[in-house]
Amino acid sequence: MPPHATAVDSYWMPFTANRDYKEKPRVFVGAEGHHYLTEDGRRVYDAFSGLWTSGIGHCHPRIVEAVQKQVATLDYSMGFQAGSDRVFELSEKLTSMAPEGFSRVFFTNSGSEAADTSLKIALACHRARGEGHRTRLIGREKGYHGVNFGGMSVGGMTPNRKAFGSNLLPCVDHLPHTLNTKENAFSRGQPPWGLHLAEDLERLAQLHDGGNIAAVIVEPVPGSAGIIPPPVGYLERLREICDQYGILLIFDEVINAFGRVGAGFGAERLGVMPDMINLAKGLTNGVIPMGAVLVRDEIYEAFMHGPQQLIELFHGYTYSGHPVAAAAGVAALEAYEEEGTFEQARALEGHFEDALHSLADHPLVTDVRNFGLMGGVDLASAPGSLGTRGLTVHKRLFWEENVVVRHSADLLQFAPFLNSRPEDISMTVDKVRKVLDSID
Ligand code: PXG
Repeated sequence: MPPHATAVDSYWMPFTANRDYKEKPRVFVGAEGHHYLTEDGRRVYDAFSGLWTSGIGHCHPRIVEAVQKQVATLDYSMGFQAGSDRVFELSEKLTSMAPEGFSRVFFTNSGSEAADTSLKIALACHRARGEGHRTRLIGREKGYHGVNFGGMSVGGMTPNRKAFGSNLLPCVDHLPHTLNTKENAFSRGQPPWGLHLAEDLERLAQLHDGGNIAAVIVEPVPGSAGIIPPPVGYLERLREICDQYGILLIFDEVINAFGRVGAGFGAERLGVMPDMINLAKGLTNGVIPMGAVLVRDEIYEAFMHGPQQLIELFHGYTYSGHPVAAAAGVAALEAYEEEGTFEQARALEGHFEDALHSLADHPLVTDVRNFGLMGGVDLASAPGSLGTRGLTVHKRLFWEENVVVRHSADLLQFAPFLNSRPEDISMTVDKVRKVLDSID
């Protein structure tokens, strides 16, 4: 049964063209593994793993069972001044998976909250170390760190910022983004050109005095703004400059972590260690909302001074470390380990890259980018109508080809399951080509 039109109309949908969507709603009523079930009785292949969330498929039995059990055992527990057995289990599991030196974790409910939490920890950490003058925050053009005021301010996606410009945080600068389709079009993995763009951090350190800068936040491999693999050597250079000036480096790995780039963490895959790592999405395989910030030991220790009876960090959420989310997290991390998910994802990269780049010869395709199991295909915009082609392809794939591919304006985004069958990746790309062949 399609939902009643007034029901659809009552929901103000996030990041959605509401009026266009509501003309012919695309409604899911179930999911099984790699497919969604639609209200008109179809099985639709999910080529975006939820919203980058559900790497090992929907309704994974192990996670479903863990959540069912937890919700019937301890549905909620006071999260301040008390903790559940489940949240401690998850923190231990997560920190033992994390790169060395990250043995503390702070829980949030989303990637946006992880972004704001990491920025606040950076500012408070410097203050706790007697360097409260370090107040400047540096993000990057095209960066996406969620939609709360902190993350939006250091983020660099213009449409997300423009309506709120006058209320963005002060003392924020942005590094230039590294997308350059003249130099790097159709490169596979990390592009060779663009290392010099990291030098802008040196320029900002000269301008403000590096001693006034608190933190730099970047996504190792930016996702939302278009899958932009870092130029070779770029992240290493950011790390060097941060070290030189005592600036904290935050990696926003909300998309990258948990196998999406062929390892547990982007930091590991790319060989550059930040001071904090922001997480969400794959932390619970998308089953229950949860985010987290992993911090290096020195950061946690900087707070552990002063009278023992007093709170060290005045920050947290009612649902920080929610036991049901924590149960989903434990089950997801166990599944990743037991199923060899990260290795599986890594082994699929070559096939995914070849499949995606096979679209390069299509007359509507202007660039293809990929890293790990993240892929982007830029389409030429229809004259005078930004986003029309992307939306048309998305809808045709959904209604006619039973495949979900995400689009952002005229960029098609791909996030295959970490445990995809190679033939399903090929099937997705074949269907995309078929639809591209059929549109103007
Ligand atoms: N940081 C990064 C790097 C993200 O990608 C967030 C923070 C915010 O997370 P929450 O949980 O607050 O939404 C994100 C979210 C897309 C897409 O299509 C990407 C995100 C969300 C929805 C769609 O690329 N990223």
